Amino acid sequence: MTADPARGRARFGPGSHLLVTGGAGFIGSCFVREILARHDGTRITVLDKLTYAGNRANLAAIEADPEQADRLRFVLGDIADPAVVGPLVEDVDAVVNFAAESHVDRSIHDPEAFLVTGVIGVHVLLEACRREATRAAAGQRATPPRFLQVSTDEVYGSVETGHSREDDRLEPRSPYSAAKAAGELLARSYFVTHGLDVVVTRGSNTYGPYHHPEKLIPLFITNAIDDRPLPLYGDGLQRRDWLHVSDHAGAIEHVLQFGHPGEVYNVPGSAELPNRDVVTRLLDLLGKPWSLVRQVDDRPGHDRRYALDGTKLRGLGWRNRMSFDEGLAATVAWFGANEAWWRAARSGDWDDYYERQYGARLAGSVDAAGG
Ligand code: NAD
Ligand code: TDX
Repeated sequence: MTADPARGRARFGPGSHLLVTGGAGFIGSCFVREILARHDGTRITVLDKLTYAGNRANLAAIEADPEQADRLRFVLGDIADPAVVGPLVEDVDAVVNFAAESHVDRSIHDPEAFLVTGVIGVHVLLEACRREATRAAAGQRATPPRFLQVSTDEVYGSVETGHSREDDRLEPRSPYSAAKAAGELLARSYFVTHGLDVVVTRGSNTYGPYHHPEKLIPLFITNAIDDRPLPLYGDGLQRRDWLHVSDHAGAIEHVLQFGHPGEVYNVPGSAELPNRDVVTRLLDLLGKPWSLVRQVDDRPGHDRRYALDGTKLRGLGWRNRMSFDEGLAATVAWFGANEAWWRAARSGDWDDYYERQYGARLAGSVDAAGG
């Protein structure tokens, strides 16, 4: 992994070994691909359950290069299973936990998996790290592992004005964000109670290649390619701050390297926009008409706005690199060039999910005036 002397001592260098849980998902796989592609000797073990959102194909570029493939180990398993997690943590310098159920809409219908992975799973990882910290204190390993919990801007709840700072009150409003808040609070409790080396990131809405097509941007790109309706929730004036996946993965690595134990770091995006504006830009890039957009019943408890203050992470030396215009154009191009990938992701239980989520909504939809 790269060191940046200007930021102080990097914790992990060439030859480090990371456990990346959820590393076959959207953001986790970007983190793994980008670190291994640097060819600096870092080794990564990915532990992933391969839920509907996990995909070995997201790591195919690594597996196609023998030098990188040599430094990647893939383990199929559940972070909530102590028998799987314990031995893996024995061997690593840090655990970076991306594993979660990540879609707000699914958490409304079916919250249990969110809690099992987001709370019990995090607890199992933390207990394994605690055992390793005890071994380090007894001289049985050189250093205790660092634990990085990937959290989200959604833990602050809907922020009508201003920008959330790390010490603001957490007010999660969906089962997804409540589970994420519980997971990060548990992680921080292990810092306070057991002195574990814990850091937390709260990233904003992320987009880019390999994004599962259930989420707004990839759903609308892939539906538009097929000239299918685009289901815009409510008035479409909800605001999100968009963060390119490569910037999000880079910020997580930066916090892993330079973050202070026990601290939380917001990771803001580069463009706060109402959903309608995002859709307009997508349609322009795809050359598709606004008439595809349908106004449908809103998401229950829909958070109106997220916005993060990034001062603390900037103070650690991190800067967002990708503009939204550049990132969105590249994302649209990626989906155009990788149809086999997203058609496969829209298979399996996709049709059942789609019908449950959008069937009645689209049947009762109205023309989404504007454009
Ligand atoms: P994703 O759904 O694409 O990937 C999640 C991965 O975790 C999948 O590979 C899945 O198979 C794996 N997984 C799920 N449950 C597991 C379990 N019990 N054991 C092992 N693996 C399991 O999600 P993503 O968008 O890449 O998000 C990654 C993390 O970043 C999540 O923790 C999410 O809450 C957080 N986050 C996401 C965003 C965003 O906009 N996507 C923004 C901020 C934070
Ligand atoms: O069909 C849709 N129509 C629509 O109008 C979908 C799927 C979404 N939307 C709206 C809801 C949101 O205002 O678009 C916005 C973005 O929705 P999602 O892509 O579902 O993302 P969001 O709910 O904002 O959450 C995302 O960002 C924070 C990730 O999914 C989370 O994992 C992350 O923590």
